[in-house]
Amino acid sequence: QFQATGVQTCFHGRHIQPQIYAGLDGTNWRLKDYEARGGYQALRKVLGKDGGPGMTPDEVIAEVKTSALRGRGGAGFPTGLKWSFMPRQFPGQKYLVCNSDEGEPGTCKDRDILMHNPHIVIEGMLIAAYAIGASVGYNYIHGEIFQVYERFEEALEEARAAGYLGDNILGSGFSFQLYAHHGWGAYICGEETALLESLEGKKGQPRFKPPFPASFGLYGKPTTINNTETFAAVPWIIRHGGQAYLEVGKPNNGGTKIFSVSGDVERPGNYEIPLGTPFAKLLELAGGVRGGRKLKAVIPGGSSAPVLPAEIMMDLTMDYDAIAKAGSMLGSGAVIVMDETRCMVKSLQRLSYFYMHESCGQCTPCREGTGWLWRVVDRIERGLGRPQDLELLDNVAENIMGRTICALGDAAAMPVRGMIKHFRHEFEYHVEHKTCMVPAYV
Ligand code: L3W
Ligand code: SF4
Repeated sequence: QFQATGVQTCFHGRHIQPQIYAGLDGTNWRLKDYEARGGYQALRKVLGKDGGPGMTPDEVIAEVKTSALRGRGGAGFPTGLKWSFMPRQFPGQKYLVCNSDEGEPGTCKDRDILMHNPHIVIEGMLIAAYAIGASVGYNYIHGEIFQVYERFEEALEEARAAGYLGDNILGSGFSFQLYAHHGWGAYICGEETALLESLEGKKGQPRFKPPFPASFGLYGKPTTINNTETFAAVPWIIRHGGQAYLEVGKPNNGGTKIFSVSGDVERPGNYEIPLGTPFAKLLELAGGVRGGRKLKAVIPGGSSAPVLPAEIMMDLTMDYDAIAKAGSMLGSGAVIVMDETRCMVKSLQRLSYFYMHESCGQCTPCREGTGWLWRVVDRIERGLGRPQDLELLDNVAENIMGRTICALGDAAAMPVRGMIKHFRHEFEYHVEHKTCMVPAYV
């Protein structure tokens, strides 16, 4: 129910003002194709290799700040601000890391970008590395999608051969070595500090923050980590300007965003649309609710985001601020659509199992609490629930939130609260009647 389809729909062209998907046909991922679309022009502009004066690192960061580009991995943190946290005059090594460890249930956009437009990520990373002063970078790619890793490796080879990567890039004096790293499929390795531990060859467990990676990152050195889609947005910003990017979206929410639409729609897949586009329009692009059924609920930002009922969703625009104001998160942009036949108890049972399974076990509230959440929801679903179980769920969620090392604890607790807040009657019905109130599940 919550698994993204993996359908690579960048071929269908159903996007609005695409920037990352612009010109893609499913086959044209190679360097020559990317250059024909204007690829690596932004890098040339930054390095002064397009006949212009070039840009200083501070000018690049200022442009990204103007664009209001926000991190596409889940937190929506302002990218330019993150880059500005990197120490300027640091005497040692600085690193740049791309987080392609896409594991959030419902999310399938980063693998799509890496398969069909890998050079846009390489170019974005080159510009970021120049801005923060890093000479070495890694792209940490999720396990289980080995063909994506191989595609990215091929693109790296092309970029090296063309002089876009390596020493003295395009004769500018700027050097950057970029490597792909294959993860092994643990959800927690998408948490930035667990990813760094894993990259260092250790067990992938989150570190306490602060210190943030900008001061203590890979091998203890200043490190910037951004999501794949975030890097993919950078070349457009540099070529067209931060202001133009901002104007594509809405204030504080610049540019386009790729939404992975899954669940009960006619055409599941990835859709690139400007931030601020009405949810109703996105649903229309995805072909509407499957089989002409009624929309019941939507998880707007990946499984960590609280569910919202249809009547709230249909009035919302798809941007960080609007979704947060409605009590959920835009997250990584995974939109899970549920029609009237879906049972919320069954859905939560599936979700809770995921978080219990993926907890790294370091902190007690998360390790024990995710197990409690699953066991209680599981017994309600199986008709063994007790009247006091809803209060128990709320109590366990309360005791997880804000008491763990990383955001996984909150991510497990928030959907529970969201489901019970908006669909309490379904849980009560399950407890009272020991069965489901949704006809399809009776
Ligand atoms: C320096 C400061 N750096 C913040 C940096 C920080 C990080 C970024 C955002 O969680 C969310 C989570 C999941 N000095 C700083 C600073 N930073 N203050 O800014 O930080 P933060 O802590 O707000 O978020 P996070 O730990 O990165 C990410 C949610 O995303 N999520 C997860 C999706 C998973 C995927 C996937 O599988 N690929 O996308 C989905 O919603 O729950 O809330 O870089 O270092 N003072
Ligand atoms: Fe590990 Fe959970 Fe603690 Fe995160 S919150 S460090 S996943 S035990």
